[in-house]
Amino acid sequence: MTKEFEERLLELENAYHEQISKPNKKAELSNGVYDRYINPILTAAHTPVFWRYDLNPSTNPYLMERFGINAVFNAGAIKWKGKYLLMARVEGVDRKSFFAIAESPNGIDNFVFWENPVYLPETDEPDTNVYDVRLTEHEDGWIYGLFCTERRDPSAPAYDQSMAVAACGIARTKDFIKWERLPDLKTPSAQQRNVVLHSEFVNGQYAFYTRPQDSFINAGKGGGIGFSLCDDITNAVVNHEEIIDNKVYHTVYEAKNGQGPAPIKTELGWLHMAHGVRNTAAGLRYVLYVFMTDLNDLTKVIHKPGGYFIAPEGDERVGDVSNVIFCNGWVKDDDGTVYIYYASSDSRMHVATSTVSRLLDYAMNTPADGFRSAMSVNTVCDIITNNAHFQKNDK
Ligand code: M1P
Repeated sequence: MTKEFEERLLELENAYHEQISKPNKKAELSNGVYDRYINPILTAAHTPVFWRYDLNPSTNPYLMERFGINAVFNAGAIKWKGKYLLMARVEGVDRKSFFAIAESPNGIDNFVFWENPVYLPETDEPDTNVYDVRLTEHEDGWIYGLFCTERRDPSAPAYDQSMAVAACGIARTKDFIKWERLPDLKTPSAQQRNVVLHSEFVNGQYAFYTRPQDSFINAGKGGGIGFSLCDDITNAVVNHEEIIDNKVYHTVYEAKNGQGPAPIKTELGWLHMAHGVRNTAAGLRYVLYVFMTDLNDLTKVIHKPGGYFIAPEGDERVGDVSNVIFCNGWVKDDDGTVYIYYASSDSRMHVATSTVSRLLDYAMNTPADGFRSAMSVNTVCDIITNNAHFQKNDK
């Protein structure tokens, strides 16, 4: 090994160690609903040096990167054996994504990837790309990962190499190392993304949140968050998708939307995180929003605050696909803390924390979208009137 090789390796390892041991802290002055943390918690630079470099001086004398990582984002999340696990979408410079698990002792920093990425078995129809896993600890005893599997559209002409078909892949595990791959979900819709498994049986059946779509990018005539039931998850077929939360004109979920992670059960209803998409002159804008469904009737939305919950801010605005916030993982702790894991601009992972009681207060007491400017004015004026007898130091 040459001196240059040795020095360069030390620099690479120091840079990696600096990333994974960076302490995180809450940003100042939150909106009272949640606290953002300042540092991203997972980035391409958090991937181990030994994934990216051949460390053998005789086969890699210049110590060149042999497998570049482009981004780490859209992670599923779970608390398992006292550790906070993120099952991240790791995207190589070749644009293919795969899953890898990073664990942290406290949920806000010190995330370290496990030695190997997830070995995900394929079905008879190999996946070209897999991404955006949602983890659900189901009452049947398995931990399920539902993810998007993407393949080239078989009907696409040779000149079009971008037409794709998205479907829901299903795998399950008991230890996050060995995964059993089940057949992809079959639904009445042409394509599916953002499919999530509910954690409990509903009338003895498995329940899925779906996102029917006509084509790869556009939800088209489809869209909205659907709800479906099926008897057998080892051969999952759903015949009916009931839309429980639709796209709506001139809202933050006008173009499309999708369920985030599996909803959290509370005594007042199921708490949902979702993403909404609207079109702008600068392209699509993805934000998060919250809603609640009835404890016993999962198809009934009982509360839905107007507008977004988290939108891209500062550095979060810029990345491979700018102006995007996406969430497919959160963890509720026994003390009621909720860790919201979100990605910005398809590039990196962040965390924000809240509590179940704050999220319920937000969901139940934030005014709903009035769908017209005049209604927004009424809402603000109601708040102003109700504040008449309280201290107003900003006058
Ligand atoms: O690029 C933004 C997001 O676009 C897709 O989400 P949706 O299906 O809702 O449009 C996904 O590719 C997602 O991974 C990505 O973050």
